[in-house]
Amino acid sequence: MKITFCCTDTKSEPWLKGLAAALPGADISVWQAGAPQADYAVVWAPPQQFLDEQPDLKALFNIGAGVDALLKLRLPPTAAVVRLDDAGMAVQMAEYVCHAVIRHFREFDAYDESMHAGQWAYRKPRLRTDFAVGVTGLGVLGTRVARALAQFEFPVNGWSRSPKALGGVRCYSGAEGFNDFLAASRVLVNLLPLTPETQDILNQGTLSRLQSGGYVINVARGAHLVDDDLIALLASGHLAGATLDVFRTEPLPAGHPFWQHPKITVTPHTSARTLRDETIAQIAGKIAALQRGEAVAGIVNPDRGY
Ligand code: NDP
Ligand code: OXD
Repeated sequence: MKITFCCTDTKSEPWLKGLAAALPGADISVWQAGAPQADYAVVWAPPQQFLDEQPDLKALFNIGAGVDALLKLRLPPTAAVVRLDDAGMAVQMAEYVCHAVIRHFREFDAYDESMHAGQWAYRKPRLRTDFAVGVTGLGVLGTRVARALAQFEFPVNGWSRSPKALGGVRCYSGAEGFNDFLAASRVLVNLLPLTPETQDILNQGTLSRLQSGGYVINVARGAHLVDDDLIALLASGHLAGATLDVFRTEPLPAGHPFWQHPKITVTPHTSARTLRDETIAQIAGKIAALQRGEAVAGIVNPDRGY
């Protein structure tokens, strides 16, 4: 069995070592132009040339959860695209989002200012019931995040394409449920995949339906959010702030207004990182299952876009 590794901006040596240890007997190498056909590929942002030269791949394993960039390429016709399925990302996402929600709800930025001014200043406690959190996307990551927020006793709403039932979460679904979901939420956490249906979904029209004093946490993809609409809603006071981990252009360009905005917190696409050991174990397990003719989780539906 041949496995080819083609991951941009990734140090290949530890991955090859880990995959070789997990799949003894497999022939694993870093892809180079003109390399022979492989059975499976481990990829991140591969060049089109790689895909064109590997037309008979059985499966492409993406070392991230989001496949939006991969699906823009011309893929080998019969290869299954397999996304990363948690592999240690869900708990990271839950801690990032809970931190952002609690930091906003408990006004830690204001306490920081008081501390720097040498002031022992209490703030009036706010009511958790006034801070309903809405999570768009109730998949692998969104479900974990919604459950973690519910543990802190925030009212939690969730929105997905198909109807769901999740303990402690008020679930909405489909285009027909979106406006009610927004109206019921003050803090919005975006965990949708980027697809033609979800691009630009966080815009003036949708964000202005959030409850007044709303807060936006975007941890999915930058192209979900219309940057200027966010800035306008912050200026109008309808939104109180935002925590953004993902951007239309990454790295976020120098001079972009998000960098210096007093109500925006920027992090460098780090809310849930790919963890090498967990990822290798997951991919190796799936390759072994496919070799045995078994089904695996995380197969992407290219028509749906996720
Ligand atoms: P999943 O595919 O498991 O979940 C996607 C969810 O979105 C599902 O609940 C799905 O609904 C819902 N959804 C998709 N399209 C629509 C739509 N048109 N309307 C309503 N709901 C929709 O993805 P993950 O949870 O694993 O990951 C989500 C995204 O997070 C990734 O695509 C990636 O972009 C981003 N990400 C960001 C990271 C970071 O570090 N910032 C790290 C990892 C991922 P249904 O359940 O009905 O299918
Ligand atoms: C991912 C990401 O999609 O890191 O996994 O954004």
